[in-house]
Amino acid sequence: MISNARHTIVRPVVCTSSKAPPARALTRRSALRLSVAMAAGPLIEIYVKGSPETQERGDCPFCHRALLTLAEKHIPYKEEYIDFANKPKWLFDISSKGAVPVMKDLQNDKWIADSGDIVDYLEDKFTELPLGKQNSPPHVAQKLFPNFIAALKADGGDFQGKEADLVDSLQEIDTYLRDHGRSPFLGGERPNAVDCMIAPRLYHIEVAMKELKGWEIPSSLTSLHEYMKRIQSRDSWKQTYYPPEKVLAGWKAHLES
Ligand SMILES: N[C@@H](CCC(=O)N[C@@H](CS)C(=O)NCC(=O)O)C(=O)O
Repeated sequence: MISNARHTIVRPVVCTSSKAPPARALTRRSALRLSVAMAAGPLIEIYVKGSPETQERGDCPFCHRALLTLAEKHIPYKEEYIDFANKPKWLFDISSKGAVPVMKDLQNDKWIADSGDIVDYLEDKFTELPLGKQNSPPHVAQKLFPNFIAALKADGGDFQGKEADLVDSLQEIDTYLRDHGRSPFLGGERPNAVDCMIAPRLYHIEVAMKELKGWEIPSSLTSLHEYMKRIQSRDSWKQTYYPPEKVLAGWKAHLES
């Protein structure tokens, strides 16, 4: 039974990652707000890809989405790591495929699997800082991730077409941002659920395509580049950061499998 799942609570994580670069420290105001929230104790336990031994966060964009949602909503949470080489049996009670992220609501012991369902659950329960749900607008670049994976896997003559599809998706985001010039984020003045989903994917695309394909997001997509810088400078990003080396190692392993 899920309620009997055995797992070790190692440490509370809200705003610290021993692996985050020092230059990415939280602002004083944000750190204060987060420590006030933490004083009440965590409300959510979230399990993400990573190492329980070294306490290093892994490279999963779906986990990143859930973590960004928690951070943007200022929900106090504990972060725990699942070793993919040695997944605990209880994980399969919650996610039949043994996929992460999964979360537990510490107030009612309810478990939720899948980043989209986690986003919806958090939005329903924590209404103070609304971000919208997984189907919130804008509905841009819906094929971004499949187009990225197709381009990453494409060889030789196949690459050009797949690259063009990926650029189309990226262009869609750039055009949306340009057409909404007064809104710094896809969600408007503040990031919303779409930003929390897309920003980690853009990070993976940027790193994996550069390192594994020698390909860069076209410099002509200036609004997109500015957007990535903007979202990556937020406290929520610093709080949920994992370095490019992790992203690269993850995709290398995926391509070799
Ligand atoms: N639709 C799921 C996808 C989650 C997913 O695929 N997570 C990957 C990690 S990035 C996973 O756990 N895969 C299982 C495995 O590789 O063993 C979600 O949005 O949460």
